[in-house]
Amino acid sequence: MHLNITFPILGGSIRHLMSRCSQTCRCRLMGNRNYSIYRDEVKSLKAVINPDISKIRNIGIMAHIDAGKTTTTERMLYYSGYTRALGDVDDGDTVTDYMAQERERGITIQSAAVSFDWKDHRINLIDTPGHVDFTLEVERALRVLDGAVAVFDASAGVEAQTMTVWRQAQKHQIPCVCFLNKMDKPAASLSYSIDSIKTKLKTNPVLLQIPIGSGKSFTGLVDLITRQKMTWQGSSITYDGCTFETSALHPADDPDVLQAVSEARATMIEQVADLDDDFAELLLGQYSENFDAVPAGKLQEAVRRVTLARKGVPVLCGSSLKNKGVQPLLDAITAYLPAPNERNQDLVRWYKDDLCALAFKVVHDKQRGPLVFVRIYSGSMKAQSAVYNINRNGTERMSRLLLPFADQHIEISSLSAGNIALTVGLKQTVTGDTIVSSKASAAAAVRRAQSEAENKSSSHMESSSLALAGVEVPEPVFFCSIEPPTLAKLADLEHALNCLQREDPSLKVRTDPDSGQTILCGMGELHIEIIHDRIKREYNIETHLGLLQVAYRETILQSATATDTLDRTLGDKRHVVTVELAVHALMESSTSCDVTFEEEGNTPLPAVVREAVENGVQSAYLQGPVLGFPVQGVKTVIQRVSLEPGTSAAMVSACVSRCMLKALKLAGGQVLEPVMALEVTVGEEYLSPVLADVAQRRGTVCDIQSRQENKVLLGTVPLAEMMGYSTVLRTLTSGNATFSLELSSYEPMNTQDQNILLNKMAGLA
Ligand SMILES: Nc1nc2c(ncn2[C@@H]2O[C@H](COP(=O)(O)OP(=O)(O)OP(=O)(O)O)[C@@H](O)[C@H]2O)c(=O)[nH]1
Ligand SMILES: [Mg+2]
Repeated sequence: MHLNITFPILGGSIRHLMSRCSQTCRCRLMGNRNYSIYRDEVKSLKAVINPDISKIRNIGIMAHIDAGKTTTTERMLYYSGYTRALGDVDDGDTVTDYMAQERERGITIQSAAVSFDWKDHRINLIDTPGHVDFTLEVERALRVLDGAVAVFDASAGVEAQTMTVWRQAQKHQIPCVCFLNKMDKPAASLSYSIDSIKTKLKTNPVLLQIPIGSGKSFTGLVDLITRQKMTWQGSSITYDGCTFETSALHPADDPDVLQAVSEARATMIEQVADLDDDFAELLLGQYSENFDAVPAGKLQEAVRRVTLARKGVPVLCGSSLKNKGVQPLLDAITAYLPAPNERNQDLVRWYKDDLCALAFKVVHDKQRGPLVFVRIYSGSMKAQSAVYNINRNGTERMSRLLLPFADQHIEISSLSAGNIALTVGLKQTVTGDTIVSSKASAAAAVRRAQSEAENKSSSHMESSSLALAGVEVPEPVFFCSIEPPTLAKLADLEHALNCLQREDPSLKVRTDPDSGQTILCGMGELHIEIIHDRIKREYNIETHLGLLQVAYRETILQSATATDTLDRTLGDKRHVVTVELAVHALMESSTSCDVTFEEEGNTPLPAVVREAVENGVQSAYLQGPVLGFPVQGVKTVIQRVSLEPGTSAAMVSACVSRCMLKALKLAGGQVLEPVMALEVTVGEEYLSPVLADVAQRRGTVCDIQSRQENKVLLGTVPLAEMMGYSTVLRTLTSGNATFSLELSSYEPMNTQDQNILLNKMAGLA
């Protein structure tokens, strides 16, 4: 949530881009705007469609909001020859930010995939959003990528959202390269950024370059591995950084640069030796007299091993906006990040050469219906073929296969392992599903897995256990009602919401059981605002949103037991069931809800009854006893269930739910509210009013750090107090502050605050 979000108006630049399209596009491109137009010559996309797997790099670009991910991606496409002009987020004409909302706001909302070749390598790249409301986009991209480039604003170092995306990358064990962008800013600081990577990301930054000049006079870099100097110094105002000078460092060069290079190189060599035993052995053996004489190739190999083992991260610098340092970053991606076959995908080996792919994203296309992005892990995918979805247990037909190039696609007939493809025609598949060639192929994989398991005397396996791990979807924290303009539009709205939900699993839609209203649940104010806007623009429905509300949770304070009997006659059937159960509070921080059955002295319940009981408990967990919010941190023990013959499962569930509500009420309900981690970066002169405001919002300040000339306030604040914060902060600081908010935990409200909330919810002042 940066305050310096820009609102450029779509204009000449887009028209200019469109006018170029008709001129040179030769390959078959689909979509309404072409960008794959090459400067002087047309690159053959076909040549890079199925390269050797060792030459493929599937990478993501991730960072805090506004670090320059999209600008960097744009430069990569330009320097690799896939765009004719440099797009600019501030002008709203970049390739990857193609949604209207992205172009207007100058921020990335959806991750976008592009492919290009660089020095014999094929790079499939996903540009991800930095805003925390769209964290699922980062999560699902990282799930299917092999490596990542973490981009930093070199004047800010590690920022709040950088830590989040870094954690996500670590979770998926993704090797990373760091790019210190914005070196042209006067406040850019190499040492500050490196320190913050070390201390905040708890990793070993291996500095591979040092900058020449600083701020406005930042002109180039020295590569510490090769000792080559690279300078970008075009004289004309249209200089695009495409060409740059490379030369060996010379004794006549600036003595300060020479000194800095020799110190940084020695440090780097020692650091790499500490992290890689083979390299240490080599140094101490052959080069013990003079470490500096170690060949560049050996050093590069060692840095690659360190990166792949995630013992350290190579750090490069540059300024994407000023067109400096992006080509060496591309070199580093090919040199240090892994090829798909260098990543360990456990389950995939059972499929041998059969298809195994993971669906990680769905977008709705007006003409072609749902388009499903898949990452192919083994085998190959062919257009016009049937595939089997393990998670849905169904076969679907894929009509066409496309290569994604942002909002344009190139039709292809087949694509092999290691690649990212876009499929047309899969109607059931959603994010997180595993796709294989047929049910028989899944069964064969199960047999292979089983025969190894038998050899190791392990347990029985099912085909579902051969599904790849899906994508973790975060829980929404905000909700509001949504209404169509007229009842006649209700069906259209439902269709729009279904499509949007399929695209974005972090958007949840439900119906309020009391009012019957449709409720939108999302990740934040911006998320819901964008959904509202998309319904209007893409589905042509003007909807009305109710007041934005916080998604609270509930828990209990004590243990309680309850008994209930349901005796109901429906038609000529009598249903009688009696339930006795106990609820216990789990540890304060527990977010789970359990159900167990007391075995002692009881005859085990038949499976259908157990299932009906569990359903009853789970449905009670959805609506807590205080305000009807979902319950967490509760353990339910079913002590006794007795029923008369002829009682239906639905009646058992209903009785259990009713009994649960009784027990939860007796156990003393407690409302839990989402508490956010807040980071505000502000000029020192504005710190006091910001602190006072945070205190008024029931916030707690945990730390105040210095970041260059600014202060960084770290604290926690209840989400309920943060609505509209960006406007208030802008007013308080005359626009001299940025902030980010991220869900930290659900905390119990104190009695006074809870009573205020209960009154408010009841409509009282
Ligand atoms: N000074 C300077 N500004 C830059 C540089 N790179 C990007 N910017 C500016 O930083 C702002 C954000 O750039 P983006 O490329 O949209 O950043 P992003 O990381 O993609 O942002 P989100 O996708 O919204 O998280 C824009 O105003 C860019 O012009 C750089 O090297 N130097
Ligand atoms: Mg972006």
